[in-house]
Amino acid sequence: MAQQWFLPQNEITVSEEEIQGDILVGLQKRAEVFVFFQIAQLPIFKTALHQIVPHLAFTRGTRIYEETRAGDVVKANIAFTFDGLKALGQFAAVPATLDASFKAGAKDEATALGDDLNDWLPSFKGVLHGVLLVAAWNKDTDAALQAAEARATVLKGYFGTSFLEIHREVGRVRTSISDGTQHEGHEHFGFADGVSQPGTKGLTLPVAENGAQSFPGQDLVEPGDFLLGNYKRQDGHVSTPPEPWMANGSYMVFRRLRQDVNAFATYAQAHWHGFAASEAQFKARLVGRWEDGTPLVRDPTDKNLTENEDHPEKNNDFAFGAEDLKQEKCPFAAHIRRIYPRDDLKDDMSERRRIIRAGIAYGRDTDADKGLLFVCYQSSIIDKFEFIQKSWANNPTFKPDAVGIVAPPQPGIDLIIGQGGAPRDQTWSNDKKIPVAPKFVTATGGGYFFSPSRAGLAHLAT
Ligand code: N7H
Repeated sequence: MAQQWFLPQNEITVSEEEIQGDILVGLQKRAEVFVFFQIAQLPIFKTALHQIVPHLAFTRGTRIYEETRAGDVVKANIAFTFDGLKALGQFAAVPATLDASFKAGAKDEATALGDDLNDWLPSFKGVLHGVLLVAAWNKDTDAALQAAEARATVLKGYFGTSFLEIHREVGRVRTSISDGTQHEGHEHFGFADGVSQPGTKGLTLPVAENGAQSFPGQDLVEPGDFLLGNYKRQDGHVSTPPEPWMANGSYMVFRRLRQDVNAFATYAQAHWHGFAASEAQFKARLVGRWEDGTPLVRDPTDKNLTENEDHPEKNNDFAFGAEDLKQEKCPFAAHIRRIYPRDDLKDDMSERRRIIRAGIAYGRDTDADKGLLFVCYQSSIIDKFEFIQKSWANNPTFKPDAVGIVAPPQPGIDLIIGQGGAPRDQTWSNDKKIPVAPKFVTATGGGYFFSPSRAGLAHLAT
């Protein structure tokens, strides 16, 4: 989780006691268990749902823990699919403003995102009603995992036979050491994760750029981009909920993304000559940051461990367009330039597509199946996650359009997460085309959920 500072409690304007804790602040974690379920007996399930609400984490609790970091902690959230909300008696008439992709469900949207459903685990292709998320922080990852599993068992116990566990995913922060490098908090390709995250107006403390940013480079985004309710969005509209009980809730996207670490390493090893000064720089050009989080536009030639990792006042303090008009430092299709183009796009268009990420790595380094349990929150799946994946990551002709930008006709796809049939290559500065790459990341499952507020959960439990 990227660091952030918060406003004093009396100045916080988002409904802290209502919004589930994973959405804006994130459940603090070294391990996390995702229990996917179906609802079996409605009356029993509703009674138990009512009973577990006091055991769930809301924003005030996650914020205060973030500020104090006092001791070990276990926190839980719950979210439902469209089918789950239907099973709970909602949407007898589906409101026209309900997110159409949420309604369709992740499986039905997968092909349009470029996934091959043959890669999906069977559990994600069947009916899912919801997911229970249990995250734990403890400096010992195994102890964190045990604590999360134990709490999941207790929470499941409330539901008894009304909770049919369909599938379970276990995430753990990487702690291994290889080549003398500590991989704590790094994803499986080796890069620091959780470096950049938007701040939320009305919650995050403004400290830079006359109140427009939290830490330098960390823009403050309107809460309506992440939450439904009487909240303003970046585009000036209000994020009116389709039904009143959905206020202070958020759509949650879950994606099980398998990473082919060998393919990534082999591709970089085979091709860095001629395209970069080192293998590390070649990899950094695919991501847009060095392994330690240093932004490539800030330091195109070397990483600088002491300056960047865990230095929130520095690691996001950069622009793309203003600093690198011809992609000489960082390719236009590099992962972080592609999925958050910052000032590469005119008219605040990047800022309208912000999401809050809350994923965690899964699998040990020695496992063949390892990767990222990607989670993000937003007030529209169509306009945010799906737009980013389809129109930016998978699109070889997506180009920055800010004044002065010099882009080739086909910068290429995001080779980290890009899926679909487009050629898997990129055109870098001076029209250098890098060789076609294999798929490094494969979606093996997913789900679209809605994370209701405290009042929303009470409504669903009646
Ligand atoms: Fe990405 N990676 O290791 O290369 N991502 N990502 N991501 N990602 C980011 O800021 C990665 C995925 C975003 O504000 C970093 O945390 C991998 C999906 C966004 O500057 C690294 C996978 C989507 C940002 C990675 C993966 C996104 C971001 C830099 C899959 C959305 C913030 C460190 C296995 C559709 C960008 C950091 C910003 C950052 C990697 C998935 C989106 C290193 C391996 C599916 C918005």
